[in-house]
Amino acid sequence: MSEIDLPEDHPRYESLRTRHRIEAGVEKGITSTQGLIAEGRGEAFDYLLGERTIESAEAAERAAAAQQLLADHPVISVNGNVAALVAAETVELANAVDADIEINLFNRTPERMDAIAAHLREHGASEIKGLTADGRIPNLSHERAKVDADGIGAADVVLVPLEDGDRAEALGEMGKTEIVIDLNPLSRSARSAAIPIVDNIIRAVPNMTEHARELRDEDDVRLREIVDAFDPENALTEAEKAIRDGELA
Ligand code: PTJ
Repeated sequence: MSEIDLPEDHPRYESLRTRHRIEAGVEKGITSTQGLIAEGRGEAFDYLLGERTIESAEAAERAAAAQQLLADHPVISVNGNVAALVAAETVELANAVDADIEINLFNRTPERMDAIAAHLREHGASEIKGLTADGRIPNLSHERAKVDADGIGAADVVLVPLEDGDRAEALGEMGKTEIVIDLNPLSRSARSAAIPIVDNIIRAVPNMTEHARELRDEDDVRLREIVDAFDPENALTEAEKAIRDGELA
């Protein structure tokens, strides 16, 4: 069954659509096979959350939009799962907050870098960073340390969706403000973020774009107020509570 054949009234429509996108990502050489496992883990958390954007995540998405609008140089980091799930939506967000898009992979190969760049271009991206890799994140031994000096290397705010914790921590140590999207509120990346968004990336990215469009004409004082009013500890606690106490469908 292709994405188009899925009946929209199927009770698990969104979840099945997401699976198809990830499968197609693997077939196109965009997503790693480990990405399938990561998606499975994410799905389990999303199921427990009720497959909805909880109130604290909505507040995080608004604060994240404000933080990116305030930034001098925001960058959105893209891996194989992000590209497969929300390529067009990521380009829209980048346009709304005037951010660079940079590919950064855990399992980095030239073939995957090229396939993801081509896929993002097909979905409207013009400039894509990450391919030069002339910068390094200190204290990180794996491939994720490779960044563009004028991309993540020079960024003040970085959006890092769906990743393992050590790069998230290393970016924090470089003094960058991090926004993390991760359905697991206990993950190290969510815990090290200035703004952790505990929501499915499928919902989080379009929501952030909507907030950014709405906030675009606000002055910096108002945007700063929105960021300062956001409490990351509280957002993580609320998400964990929703997962533990939620009613299963
Ligand atoms: O494309 P690459 O080579 O850079 O590899 C990307 C993966 C995702 C394979 C790599 O970063 C990885 O192994 O990540 P982890 O350690 O499995 O962490 C992924 C996190 O994202 C987990 O905490 C999942 O719960 C979460 N997650 C998975 N799917 C979603 C999600 N969060 C939000 N939305 C999702 N759809």
